[in-house]
This record gives sequence, C-alpha cells and structure tokens, in this order.
Amino acid sequence: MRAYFYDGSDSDPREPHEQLTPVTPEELKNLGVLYWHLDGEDYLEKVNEIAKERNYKNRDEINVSKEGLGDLYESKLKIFFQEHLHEDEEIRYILDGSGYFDVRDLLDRWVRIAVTKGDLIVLPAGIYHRFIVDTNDYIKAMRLFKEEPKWTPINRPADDNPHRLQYLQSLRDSG
Ligand code: KMT
Ligand code: NI
Repeated sequence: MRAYFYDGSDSDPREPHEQLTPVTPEELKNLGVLYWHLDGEDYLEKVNEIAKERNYKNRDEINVSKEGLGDLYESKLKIFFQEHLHEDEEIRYILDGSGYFDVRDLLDRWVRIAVTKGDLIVLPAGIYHRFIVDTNDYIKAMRLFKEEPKWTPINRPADDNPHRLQYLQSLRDSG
C-alpha cells in the first residue's frame, strides 16, 4: 500500500496520478481508513480474525478484469469510479493484481490509496470514495460485508445522509 495526494490532472484515472506529497498510514487513520498487510500462509486466518472482531458475516470474491467481468467490465468500472459512500463500513482484501481506492480527506482533496496483493483496507461508512483499476486492468479482491452481500453505492451529493453525518461527527470526536 502506498498513499498520496491525487495530482488532479484529467488524464486516464488508471494512471498513477501521483503528487509528491505522501500520505501516511497515520493520516489515513485520522480519516477512519484502516490498513493491514497480510501475507504468508496464514493470511486467511488473519483476515478471518479481523472480520470476526468487526462483526462481518459475509464475503465474496470479485475478479475485476476484462476476463472476469466480460461485457460488464467497462460499465462496472464506471459505477466503481463514480464518487459515492456506503451506509456500512467496507473491507477489501486484495488477493491478486492491483488498483486504486481514492478517498476524500477533510479538505475534500482526493487521497489515492494504491493497493496490491496482501493489502487489506477498511473504509468507514460515510466516507466519499471511488475505485479504479490501474493500467494492468486486473484486480482480484475479497469483499467482506457486515450483512448480506450487497452494498449500495450512494452517489455524491449525500451530505445529509445520516451515515455521512455520523462519519464526520466520529472524526470530530476522535480529533
Ligand atoms: C468498491 O468498493 O468499489 C469495490 O468493491 C470495487 C471492487 S473491489 C477491488
Ligand atoms: Ni464503494
């Protein structure tokens, strides 16, 4: 995992768009974004432990690539890349490949989180974010869900959404 500010240019979002300023895991934590790197033979046990601790009940696997999604590939990517929030926290564990989760910081700047195999990230409910593959056009991820395997993206603007308000309040409380 590497995190940095998105450079704001409007070229292909699958490119790195890396601005010089890095963003540390500590700064991500201040946005409520948690990160672990879990590899080795017992990675699944470690994922299970985190999932259990945080009350996750379901999971699935998704292969985001032309091969994995066929005709749906480009349309799925459009949905993933549309800025949105969820009313539940989400965990993504990267099984293979690589990609980018972009999250908004408190000044509404895009922070780009580059993930690769073995990375696990937790995005809090209510954070504005989006996802895109990189130029390799391939990521395989385990998606973990607290409830049934469905996550409804709520596109921005959703500033009055109770989960959005709760997220902002939780940052104020911990700041
Ligand atoms: C998301 O939250 O946008 C996704 O689940 C994208 C696929 S997981 C790499
Ligand atoms: Ni999402």
